[in-house]
Amino acid sequence: VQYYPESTTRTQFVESIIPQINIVNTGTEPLPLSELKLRYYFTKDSQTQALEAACSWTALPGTCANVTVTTGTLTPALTVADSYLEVGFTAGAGSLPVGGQTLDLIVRVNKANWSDFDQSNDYSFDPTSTSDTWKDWSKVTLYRNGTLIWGLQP
Ligand SMILES: [Ca+2]
Repeated sequence: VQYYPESTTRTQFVESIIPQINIVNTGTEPLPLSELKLRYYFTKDSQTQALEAACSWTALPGTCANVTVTTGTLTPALTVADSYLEVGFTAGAGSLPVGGQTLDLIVRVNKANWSDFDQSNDYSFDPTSTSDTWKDWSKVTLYRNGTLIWGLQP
């Protein structure tokens, strides 16, 4: 999994967290995207506001219609993560061939009242990113049929 924060969201305080994700198939067989779930971990810095998540853009077949984006809560909460963004795919998104990549899968989350997130305490955020450059990123995790296949959980 490769990642960088969308260009307008590289600051500490943001209305929306917008990770840009690239999943690369480094294995030896095609990877059905519908078997994958990806998690981006953060703290929402508010215990009262509901989270709203969505897919913003992807070049995968069917575009965002075949991408599911939900939020979840970590129990117990950690200082670097009490919530996560979970990205999944329907069968229409197809498979990644060997060596293939999704490229530029852009998802977002905001609070119902659009109050700022503080990204300085977010596990998955890369505060060192300054450009649209893919970086292998172990702090975003990927699961295949529920088994961790990339990254380190917080
Ligand atoms: Ca936070």
